[in-house]
Amino acid sequence: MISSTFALLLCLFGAANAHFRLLYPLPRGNFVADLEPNFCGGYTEVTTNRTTFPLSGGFFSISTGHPGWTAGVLISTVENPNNFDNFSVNGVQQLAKPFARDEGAGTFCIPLNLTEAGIPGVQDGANVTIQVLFEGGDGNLYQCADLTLSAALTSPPADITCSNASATTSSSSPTATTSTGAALDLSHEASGFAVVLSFAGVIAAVL
Ligand SMILES: [Cu+2]
Repeated sequence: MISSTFALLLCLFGAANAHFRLLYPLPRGNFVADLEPNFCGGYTEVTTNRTTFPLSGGFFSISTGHPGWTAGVLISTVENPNNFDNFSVNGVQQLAKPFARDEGAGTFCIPLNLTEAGIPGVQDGANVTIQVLFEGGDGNLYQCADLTLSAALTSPPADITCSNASATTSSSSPTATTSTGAALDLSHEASGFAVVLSFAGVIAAVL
């Protein structure tokens, strides 16, 4: 009994410790591990400190302790998206970045070309919100960032670091860095699809 309780505590602690953080663009609020399974990581309302973000040529950066994860990015063109429905049009999720998988833990910088998906309303000057969906083995996790899109900005500011660092000495390479929708191999697409389905299940449960 004691050992199983201890194991459960260890598991909970480990899970809360791992999860993932959105490093850039800045998320809506401070990281709260327990709230990360919720919409926008627990931050329902839009913020006033929007990040001016390049319409094309952008990237996002995350860190995680989970060795093996899948992530994708949804976008909402609603002024104040405060529920999962705001990231869908006619019941279809607006994917700004297809799901991709990586087998390593650490810090990752992943290209995010927002014009690529051809989503209406994703244009110069638009106020949009991205929601990063992440699954690293302990359930679906979410972080949101409120943005103002800029066509004049062709890359994030130079002081924003875009680098990849493996948290372990294993040889697992951060493949997500060079992944594009077209470059993903079949296994990436298959796992991404599975995650889309499970996210859809969660969304259905929330609504
Ligand atoms: Cu976790």
